[in-house]
Amino acid sequence: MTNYSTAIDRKWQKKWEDTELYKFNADKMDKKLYVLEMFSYPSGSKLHAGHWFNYGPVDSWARFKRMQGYNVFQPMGFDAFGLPAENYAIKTGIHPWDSTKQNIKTMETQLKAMGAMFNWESEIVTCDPEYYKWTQWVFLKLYEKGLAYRKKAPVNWCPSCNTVLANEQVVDGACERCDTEVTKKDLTQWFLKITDYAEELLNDLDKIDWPEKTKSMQKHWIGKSTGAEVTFKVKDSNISFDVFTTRADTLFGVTYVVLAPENPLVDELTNDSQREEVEQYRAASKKQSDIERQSLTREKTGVFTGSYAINPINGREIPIWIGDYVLATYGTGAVMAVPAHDERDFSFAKKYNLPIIRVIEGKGGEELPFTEYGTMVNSDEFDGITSEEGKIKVIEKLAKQNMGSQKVNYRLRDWLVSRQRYWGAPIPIVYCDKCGTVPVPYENLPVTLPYDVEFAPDGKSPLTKSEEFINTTCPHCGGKAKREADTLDTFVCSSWYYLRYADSKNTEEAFKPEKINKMLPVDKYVGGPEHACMHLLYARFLTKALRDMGYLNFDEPFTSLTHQGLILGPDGFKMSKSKGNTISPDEYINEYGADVFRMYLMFGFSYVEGGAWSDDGIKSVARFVDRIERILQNSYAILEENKNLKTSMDKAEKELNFWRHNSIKQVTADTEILQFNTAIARMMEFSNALSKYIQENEINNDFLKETINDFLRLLAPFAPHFSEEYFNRFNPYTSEDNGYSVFNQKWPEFDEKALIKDEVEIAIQINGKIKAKTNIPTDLNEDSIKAIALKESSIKEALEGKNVVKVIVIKGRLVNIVAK
Ligand code: ANZ
Ligand code: ZN
Repeated sequence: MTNYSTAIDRKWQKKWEDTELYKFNADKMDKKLYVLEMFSYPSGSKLHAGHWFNYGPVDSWARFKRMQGYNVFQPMGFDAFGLPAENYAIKTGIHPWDSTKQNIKTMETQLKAMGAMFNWESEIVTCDPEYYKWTQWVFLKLYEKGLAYRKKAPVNWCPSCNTVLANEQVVDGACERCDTEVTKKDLTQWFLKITDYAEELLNDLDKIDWPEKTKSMQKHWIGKSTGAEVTFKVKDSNISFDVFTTRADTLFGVTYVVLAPENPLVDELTNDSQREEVEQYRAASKKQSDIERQSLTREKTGVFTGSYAINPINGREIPIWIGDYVLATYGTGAVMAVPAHDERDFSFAKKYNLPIIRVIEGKGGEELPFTEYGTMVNSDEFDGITSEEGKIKVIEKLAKQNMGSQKVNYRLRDWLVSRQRYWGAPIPIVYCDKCGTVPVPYENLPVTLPYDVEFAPDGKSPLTKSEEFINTTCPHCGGKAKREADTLDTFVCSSWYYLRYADSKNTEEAFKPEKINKMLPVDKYVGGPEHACMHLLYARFLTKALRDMGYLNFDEPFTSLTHQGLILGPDGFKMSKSKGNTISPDEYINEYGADVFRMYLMFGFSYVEGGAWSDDGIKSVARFVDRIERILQNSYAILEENKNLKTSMDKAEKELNFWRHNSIKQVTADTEILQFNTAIARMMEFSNALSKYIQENEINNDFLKETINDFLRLLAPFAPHFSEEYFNRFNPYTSEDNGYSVFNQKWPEFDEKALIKDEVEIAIQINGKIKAKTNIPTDLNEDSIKAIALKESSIKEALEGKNVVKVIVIKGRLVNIVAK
């Protein structure tokens, strides 16, 4: 009778908790290992299969590391603020505080049922004032350093969520959350100056062990572009403006310039005769998203302002246009147009009949637009110079007249962090008529989020409706003042949580630097890839900013990162309630136990790829657990009954010993790189060998027991409750401390010698047909193998009257005799 069940899960969960098995040992820092999984939003009411896929296998990895002697820190918490929780509250009519608290309770119970070795004593919940007090502290520190500022800017507005969105939250022109098309609004908002760190964020990607794809997404998002700024004077005026170009070598080919419609110079530059047309065009372009404006296939449009500029390199007069293919937010919001060598400029020039002058020649005679590098032509003294050289020489000449300089541009924009929503950490700022913008003094933190607020979104910050919250006194002059009513983007809360875990109970400071500097960086971080350019970039920025303030002594928060794959519904589609293809972990765990569920997730999928759920898959893992349970029970009975004290290592022992050490070697290597599916396949091989051995009648008791202990130690990370149960059965432990646990055992090491099989069975063929099988020593040379094969009696017989033409030996497998 097999008896692994949820009762066994619960029994060991309780014992592990009672004996504080996972408590982090602060005295053993030389072997510390900080393993972190992205914490979850308590927005839905329950954990789903995806959470389990993130947390379960990583917990197995952490257990494996613990047994290898690492002092593992694996904390867990909840990313509790933000739109998902607030929208859930709006949908259900329950206050976000209440629903969040309830959801966290449910999720904690579920997480505990997983039996993961989380350091619950370090749990954090970001909507807890004890936590967001320090989020506000982080914000004020950034403000103090000039890294947080407020400015009026055209921002992304989601008309459905009724809030602004960071650039990162706009996907193909639509809101990341609800897919509604995003519009632009001019609003005064808070920003964090992540752009100050653009260069370092880019360069330090080389220092970290992250998936290449994620690194390249960040690289692209940061978007470094090396070029130059060139100054153009406006004809008959003292106005001038700069353009950003990556092709200064084409300066002689500029036949017009284009300003973004939003460029503040447009008003001044527009002639009366052109004004109406320009205004119409500007109004129309407001409705276009940046994505549309950058589309390569869209027809380029624009309007002439009536003014002219002077090309600084040759004094030529060129018309100034506006056009929406020029973005206000990139470079200087103005471009020099070179239709002969740029696709967009070319189609624009064709459409409006503007001149096209070739200034770059390739091998000769290329059609226009020719966008590659080549040799400069029609460029006065620069003729004959290559593009690469020309880019430098042209700017050198302009620099002497103060009309140009080398310039690096980044696509990365500052991070917009204010939200017109209720469920977030209040921004700790006060506005006073006399003193202006005043930060809330540190000793007055937290600025508490009030409970009684009408939080349904209407475009205005809900906190403006709370008289009690909004009216305050100025910390500076004591006069009447108003609080900032916007709350912080939830990504601010999660940009520093991995620091707080390491000192989560500190009431005096956000964290003690000495503690953090020992515990961090996070050694292994695992979570979904969807945060590549948000959370994972923000956290890197914040770490660097706090480092520069002297709080941290490391440059990167997450040394090594893995993205788990996605578990799909049984139909192969992404799980969703509307499709009815979701898998609820709870039901499966009740039926099979946590270990079967966890092991199925590890065995049924490649960890980084994921795949479709299969009930047959989990059933086969359940059968595997049944089978090993029977093997263990039989072995137990044999050890009890077998009084025949065999001590020798005979053929059967050697065979099992091979599988034992082979499994140790392979399981260790595979688990190390989170390749759980092949590791478990090795355990299946090992269990087959064990089963075969105990069916032989003569058993070496000591050897069997040793082997079973190794088997259980190898299995322990994958099936923690089950292995603990059987490890304790085979090794009854009486003392009071927690030496009982298999997780306090050392991870087994393999013996290279056991991997050399003394004998192998080879097949002997004549003309490709198997005629005999025989065992030979593994280390024989080819000639000896040939000799043995030819001496085999059945072979001798079969070769009677024939001529042996050739003998082919495939070592360790077969001998083929070619005979006529
Ligand atoms: C003249 C030129 C000639 C350009 C040529 C390209 C080819 P990256 O590499 O992405 O940085 N540009 C500059 N500011 C812009 C803006 N605000 N909106 C739209 N386009 C802008 O691209 C830099 C190039 O994009 C610049 O180099 C400029 O066009 C254009 F044969 O200048 B170039
Ligand atoms: Zn004041």
